[in-house]
Formats: sequence, structure tokens, C-alpha cells
Amino acid sequence: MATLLHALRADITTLRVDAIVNAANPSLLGGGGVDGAIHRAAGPELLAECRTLHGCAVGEAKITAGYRLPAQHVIHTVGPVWRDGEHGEPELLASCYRQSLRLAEANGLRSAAFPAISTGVYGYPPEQAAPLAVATVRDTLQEAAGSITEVVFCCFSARDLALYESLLAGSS
Ligand code: AR6
Repeated sequence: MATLLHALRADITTLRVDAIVNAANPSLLGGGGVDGAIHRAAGPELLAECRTLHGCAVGEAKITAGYRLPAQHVIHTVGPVWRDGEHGEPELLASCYRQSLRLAEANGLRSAAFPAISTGVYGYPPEQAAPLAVATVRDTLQEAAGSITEVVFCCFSARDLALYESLLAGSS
């Protein structure tokens, strides 16, 4: 079955999907940006569960419940800090999208929403991150016919939305 890929401009904490993805740091104990917004909206139970996970390596992903969020689950992934693109950043960023989707499928989830991982505090250029995100999601979904039927690229800025919409044009 074809998976619907689409972009929208929203605060990811408002989305009613099976999982929202958090652009976390290796401690998984919260931070600024989308991570801070997710912890604020989910409530203190999320931090309590995150403490039991003992962190997460760059490029890996871990899952928790969503607590007070409309989303049932949060998939926490840790993007690379951008240096110059020559230090494994693209491979690590692709791994975040791949491992998050695999984890969603391992849990039988049907819909997931991603923020633009690493493109805020971590400094990854959005115009390089977006095509990698879209290509990796497409490739990962093609590898195995899993449970996922909808992937949302949740953009915070109008500029990001335009970027993703142009990349997704013509795809279902
Ligand atoms: N909904 C959707 N997207 C958002 C939201 C939101 N509520 N808030 C921000 N964004 P960032 P990173 C966008 O900095 O670069 C944290 O402190 C934002 O505009 O949140 O991976 C962590 O603890 C940008 O497009 O994540 C780490 O230490 C995108 O989300 C570090 O920041 C990612 O920006 C991770 O940095």
C-alpha cells in the first residue's frame, strides 16, 4: 500500500498521530527547541520515562509514551551537530529518519510526524537536510511493507514548508 507523505506547517505538539518524533540530545532529558516544546506539552511523566532510557546515541532512536500529547507516542532521536558536512553528518541524519521509522513499524504504528531534525540549534542547513529527509523516508518505506501509512513532515517556518512542498510535489 502506498504511504502518504505530506508537509504541513504546525507546532508538532498539536498533531494527533501515532507518534511524533523529537529532535532530542543524547541525554534525552530535555532541552530547547522542539524538544522543550514536546516536554512541556507532554508533562513531567515524559521526563520520568526518559530517565529510564539512559540516553540515546546520535543517529539512533528510542520510543516512549506521549502522555498529555494528542500523539500516542514520542520517538526520540538525536541528530548530528553540523560541522562542515564532512564529519558523517548526512549519514547520521539519514540514520535518524531510518531508525525512527523502523521503531515506529516495530511498534505497529501507522502514522508519524517528523520535525526538521538538526536544522535548529544543531545548525544543519535546512536546504540540505530536507532532501535527505524525504529520500530517506521514501527509501525506508520501500524496503519493507510495514504498518506506516502516513508520514508528516512538520515544518515550523514558511520557508521549510515551501522547501518540503517542492520536494514532495508529484509524490503521493
Ligand atoms: N514544532 C515543530 N517544529 C519545531 C518546534 C515545534 N514546536 N519547535 C522548533 N521546531 P531544534 P535540533 C523546529 O533546535 O537542531 C534541543 O535543545 C525548528 O524550527 O529543536 O535537532 C535539543 O535538546 C527547527 O526547524 O532541534 C538538542 O540539544 C527544528 O524544529 C538540540 O536542541 C529543529 O530545531 C537539537 O537541535
